[in-house]
Amino acid sequence: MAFPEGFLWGGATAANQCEGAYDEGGRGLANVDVIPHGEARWAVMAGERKMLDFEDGYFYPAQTAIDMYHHYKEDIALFAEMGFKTYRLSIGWSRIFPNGDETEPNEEGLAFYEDLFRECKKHGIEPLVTITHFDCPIHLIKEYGGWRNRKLIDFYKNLVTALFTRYKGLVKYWLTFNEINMILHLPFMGAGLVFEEGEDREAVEHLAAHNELVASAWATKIAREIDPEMKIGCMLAAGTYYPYSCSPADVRDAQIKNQENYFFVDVQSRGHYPAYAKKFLERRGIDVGMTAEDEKILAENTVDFISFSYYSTRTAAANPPAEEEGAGNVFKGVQNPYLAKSQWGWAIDPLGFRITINDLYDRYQKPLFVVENGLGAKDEANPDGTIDDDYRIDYLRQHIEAMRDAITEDGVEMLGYTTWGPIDLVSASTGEMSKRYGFIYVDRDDAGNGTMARSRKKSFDWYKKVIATNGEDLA
Ligand code: BGP
Repeated sequence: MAFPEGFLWGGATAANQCEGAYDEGGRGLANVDVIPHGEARWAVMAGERKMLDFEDGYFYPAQTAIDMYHHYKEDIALFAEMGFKTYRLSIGWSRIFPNGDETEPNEEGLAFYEDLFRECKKHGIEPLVTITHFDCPIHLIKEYGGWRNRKLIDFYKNLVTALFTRYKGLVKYWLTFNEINMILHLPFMGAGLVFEEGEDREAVEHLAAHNELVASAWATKIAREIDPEMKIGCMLAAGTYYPYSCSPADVRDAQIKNQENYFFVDVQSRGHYPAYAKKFLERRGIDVGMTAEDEKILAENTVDFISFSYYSTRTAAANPPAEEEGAGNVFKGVQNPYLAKSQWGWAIDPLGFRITINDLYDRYQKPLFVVENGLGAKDEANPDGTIDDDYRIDYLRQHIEAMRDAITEDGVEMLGYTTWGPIDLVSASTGEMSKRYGFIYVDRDDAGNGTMARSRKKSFDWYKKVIATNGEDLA
């Protein structure tokens, strides 16, 4: 048998990209709500354009998203129909603590997720919960400057304490921060950072990274105290950097870029700052404010497993040829001439998936969990309304085969696999609905028009068969 018994097949979503209902159930405003669709989006996500409230003339897709807040029973039933063993979702922080700095949690928010988890359990689906998937209450940004402020560690501790206490026995698998390395790329989205004119951006980002890393270790500690059965994972936006050529300068460049990403998991999995990171901070004169207590907490509370998203590999060149600039999950690099690309320019590299899996397993020797993988594509309906998304099936088949090879031939220990966006949802990078990942189609367009009706695509039955045969039948 290729995949181990009990392998957790499923799908993954994030609160801000599917829930909507941004002002219901006592929820407070969050950074993710005020990221508009359209031209200003990138500058806002990067912390370069300050937008801490809704402004006239913009469309904010997260306000309504796919309204999963009101559709979750229907949606979970569809996941169950595909045979999901697990469903990865995230908590909207500001549903639990609307401002972020309250001492008591909002009961309505806690009850909402409790119902949702019970609904999963009813269908035999194990919830896999991301504590924060890019969201940070707006009040914590206005009042404290987001994750640059150490006080956020305490607010996050309050959040996880409330969650672990309430969902003890209901949720076993937790991820502390979605794609924690996103801080260095889209810092408003990753850590609620907005930069002032002339500020040392890199210093602020590393300060925020340190605070999130310490908060992540605290979460691990608190989880073990509240419920030793809980398993805590870190979450990396993964994808190995290849050198553009075998020139040592390109190889070295790829190594440095890989270290920039590994840095986070090195701390979360090994419990201390790696030597190359200490040297980097020293050279740049950045003081992250490490205390003796931080050091102890980091060392004693390393993660149980390593989770990651994988969409493509990346390519690094010491002197990038200008015309070869590539795109791909916000990690800019050089285009790889050997790889085909998605409609959004993301390289497609199933063998790179196996390479990335091996790189992570070699480095950490801990079980891996693939918590995002998928193809964002435009879907065209047939005259009868059905959607034949063979391109999506092909992408997933090739990646599942690569993962299977990593397990059977390379001996990698793997807990599960959740595809990104089992149901169409708002794209994180573009704010579009038309960048679809789902097995389930949602009738909604980029401007927010549509009935929100759900329907099954061709890939729905395909994935159902994959799960039913535990990955044996990928045809
Ligand atoms: C990851 C994020 C997700 C998700 C995915 C696909 O970086 O964790 O939130 O959206 O990428 O990206 P996009 O939505 O931009 O296509």
